[in-house]
Amino acid sequence: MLPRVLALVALGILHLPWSSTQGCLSKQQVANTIRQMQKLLSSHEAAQLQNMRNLKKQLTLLQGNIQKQVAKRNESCTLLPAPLNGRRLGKKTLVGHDAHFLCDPGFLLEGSETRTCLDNGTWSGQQPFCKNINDCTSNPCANGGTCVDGTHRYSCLCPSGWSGATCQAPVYSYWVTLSNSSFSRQPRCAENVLGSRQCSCDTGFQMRAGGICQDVDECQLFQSSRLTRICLHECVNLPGSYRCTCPAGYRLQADKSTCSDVDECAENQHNCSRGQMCINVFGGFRCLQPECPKPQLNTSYVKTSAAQCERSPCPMDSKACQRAANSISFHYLPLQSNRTVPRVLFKMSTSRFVGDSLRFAILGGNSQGMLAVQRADRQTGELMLTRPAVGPTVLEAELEMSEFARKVPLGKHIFKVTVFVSQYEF
Ligand SMILES: [Ca+2]
Ligand SMILES: [Ca+2]
Repeated sequence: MLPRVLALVALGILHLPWSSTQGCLSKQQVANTIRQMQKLLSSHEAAQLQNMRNLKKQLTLLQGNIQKQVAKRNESCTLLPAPLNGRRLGKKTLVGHDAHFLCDPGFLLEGSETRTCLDNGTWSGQQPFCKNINDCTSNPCANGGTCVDGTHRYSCLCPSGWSGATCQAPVYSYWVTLSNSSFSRQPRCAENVLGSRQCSCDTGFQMRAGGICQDVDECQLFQSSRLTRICLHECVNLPGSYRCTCPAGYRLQADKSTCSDVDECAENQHNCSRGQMCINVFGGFRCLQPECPKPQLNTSYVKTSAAQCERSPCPMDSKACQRAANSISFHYLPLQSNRTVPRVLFKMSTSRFVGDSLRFAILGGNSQGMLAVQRADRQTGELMLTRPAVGPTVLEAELEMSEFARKVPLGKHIFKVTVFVSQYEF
């Protein structure tokens, strides 16, 4: 604006009527010119003032707008609602102010406990809500009741036969429909002075739905696992108890759970004929009558006891007879199935040891590597079980014990061993 005024003034000077170079201006002309210039300046001054006033007005307007905007910003956060089942503390919504939230008893606040009005007109954090505390988390309903969560409480939906706040009380009206089966019985009840009934079940029974005392199946509970089994052999469930049974040939022991073999021979419970030996085995007995070898090549044996044959004296010239065994003995061994190994089954020795060494060997049998002989000491050999024998089976082995004096054979003895392996591990 100012440069324009100066330009106008300069223009006025240029238009002064003394442009004529021929002569001096008259006094009148100078006075007129000065008046014109004064007028011009006055009008410029008035315009200038008007411009200044306009500028000031605009500045005031601008200032007012800015103040309005600041004031508007100070109330830009909207009032937050209180959560359902809870309260809001603090109603101010200006920038920098906080709102706090609380929940009613039985409810848990989830979200921001405090929110602050921010410069941009929004609240910090998340709008909280009040969550009902689950009163069912402790599984308060007994006997298969279904817990229903409520506000600061729970309720139980009881299966038929149970009632009470936690389904703890049997409904005794079910008694009338109770069958007379011996595996279910009525409880024994007593009423106390306050009129409430206290009921209990006999030993071996458990209270079930409907107030029935139901037999505990001990066999199902314990017998299936090797660690907890209650019977060595089989378990039979009984009303209020159980019973262990044993297979034929065994007897239940005083502990009511284990079985032991019946010695039929000792108890005279066998049917062996005269002349037969009764051999007791696990789970049974055997009637046996071992025979001596038939005479051949000048060699004959005589039975000196029920399980022993001795060679008859040899003719002087019969080498075959002299090479034959001096004695043959029969040995019958009972053995439980699947016993641990190695295990000594049998020991052989001689009471008439005249030589200087003994040798032991297995001549034959059906043991297929399950049996072996070894020397126990100078005069004794052992028959060993080297692999577990699973019954029922019969193992046979023919053992030879030879006697030497300075490596010259003096004689030999045959041991015919029969091992009766039982069906069970007892
Ligand atoms: Ca039972
Ligand atoms: Ca027996």
